[in-house]
Amino acid sequence: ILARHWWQEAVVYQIYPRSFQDSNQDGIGDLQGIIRHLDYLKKLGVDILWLNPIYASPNDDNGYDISNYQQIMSDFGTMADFDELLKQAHVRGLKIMMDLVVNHTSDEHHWFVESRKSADNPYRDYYIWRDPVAGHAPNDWQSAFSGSAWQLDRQSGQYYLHIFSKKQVDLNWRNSDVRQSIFKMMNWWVDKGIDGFRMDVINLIAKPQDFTSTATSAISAVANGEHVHEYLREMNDAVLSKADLMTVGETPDVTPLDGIKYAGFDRHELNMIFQFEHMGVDLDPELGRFKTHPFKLSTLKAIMSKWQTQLGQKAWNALYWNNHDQPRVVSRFGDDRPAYRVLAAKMLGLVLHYQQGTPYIYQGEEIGMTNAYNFKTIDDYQDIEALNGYQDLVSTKHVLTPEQAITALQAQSRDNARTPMQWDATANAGFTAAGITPWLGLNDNYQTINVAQALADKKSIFYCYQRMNQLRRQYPIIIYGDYQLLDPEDEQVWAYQRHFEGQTLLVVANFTTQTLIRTFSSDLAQAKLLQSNYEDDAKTTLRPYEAKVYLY
Ligand code: TEU
Ligand code: CA
Repeated sequence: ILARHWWQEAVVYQIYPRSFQDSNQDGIGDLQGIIRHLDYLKKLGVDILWLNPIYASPNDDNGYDISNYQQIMSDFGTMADFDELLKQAHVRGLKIMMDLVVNHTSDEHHWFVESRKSADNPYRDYYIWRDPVAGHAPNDWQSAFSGSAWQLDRQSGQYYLHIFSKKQVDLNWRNSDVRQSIFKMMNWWVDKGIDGFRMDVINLIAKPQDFTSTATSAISAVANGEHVHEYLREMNDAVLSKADLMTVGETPDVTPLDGIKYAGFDRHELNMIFQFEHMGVDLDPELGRFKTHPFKLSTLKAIMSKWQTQLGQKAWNALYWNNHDQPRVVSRFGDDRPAYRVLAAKMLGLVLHYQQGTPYIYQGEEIGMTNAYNFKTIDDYQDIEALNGYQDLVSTKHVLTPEQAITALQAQSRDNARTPMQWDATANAGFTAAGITPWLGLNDNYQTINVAQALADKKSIFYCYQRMNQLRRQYPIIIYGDYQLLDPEDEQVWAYQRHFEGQTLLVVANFTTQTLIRTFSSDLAQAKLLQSNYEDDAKTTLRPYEAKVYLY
């Protein structure tokens, strides 16, 4: 029997503040902009808002490079704005989950400003410094944003480690002062009344003592390092166990066995994790996002079903299709052509939210926002990953032509997720005032795809998501039922069953534009059609992108 926790029953909505709503006409979304839309989010029926980082930052990686953990980024407003947001959310019964980025800080954080001053500075050991090896970096680890993961600091002649950009410096978690400083900062936020933490690359915090590994990707080299579970238990004792928080760890490079260690019900570490395996189905083994491939439905099903069954009764899944680091799901795993977009977006929502776990909706997913095909040259992009990768693969190494790179970016760039939220059909989509240039270009389809349109159309994706959120509150089987994949080899249809207290939930989804015939259960005659994305039920016939949820 599963333990029951409020965070299992909840639905999370992820807000990328920079792109959500600009309230003061500078082209950048902000905290007052979020406050403006709390009633919209309440109407959607979500419970928790996860905010991407809103702390002081020079924005080398849009806030994932923090220079002060206890200050609000000036672009986004002030601490008074944050306090108001927290209060206004709580008044409506919405919780706030903060992004916690403690694998690294900005090079402009005062800890690093001190650390780089000299080898005997008290903060030296807050980061990871190593002498050159034979006149070179200590090893050939590659950072996530192209180039070496080591940066030479001329002043001291030593290298510092950075798994991401050279302005995102990895903290040294072996140093107990680092851990205590972080826990203190976390408690400061907990005392403010926040409701949880989404922990950025939290499985990368434990670095090896020596750096002789032969891996080349710095992420895979350090993932799930020795002592990581000790550090998380220490964090749990010092912070998490003291309040009724919800935690989700972002963890690249994990298997379900690792997942059970981080998020097992009996582990006293985290509540759940974001695994990455299903985000790799269409990427290139060598070039990653810079070359994409068609995915096989059987592979996607196998990965997600493995996570469903292997976590089983032992740990809890975080369910997501996209976030601020991923392309738009309707463009990636669905079909964003006008004839199919709405059907496909609903189908994907239904397939995901009826699995076992806590679902995460990324802003704009609830109206079926798509990838930005109107980004046609590298100058349209802003993301450090896109810019550095283009520089490296096109300009330096000549592995890709500009056209090939842009095709890949249109399919996979993180900027696909970061275009401004499409609120209405007016100039700048209601994100900012007419005449202002938004920090990142709009998707040019905002006149047809926007919140105002969705709210006015009872058959919109928005109302399908709203209904899912309502049904989740009414039927415990949706939350607690077990999961069983049907017909794993079927390349066109994803079907699965859930079981709970004598009831069965059957989810059937057609991932193609073809009309198919499938028979799953003879009990369907008495079954109740809980939800679907067509008006009526054609029984064994599955129309293009049709998805149905039966209860019996
Ligand atoms: O992402 C970590 C991560 O492993 C990847 O998703 C990464 O963003 C990208 O795919 C590399 O190819 C987290 C944050 O979500 C991301 O926005 C940050 O850039 C990154 O950490 C560094 O803080
Ligand atoms: Ca603003």
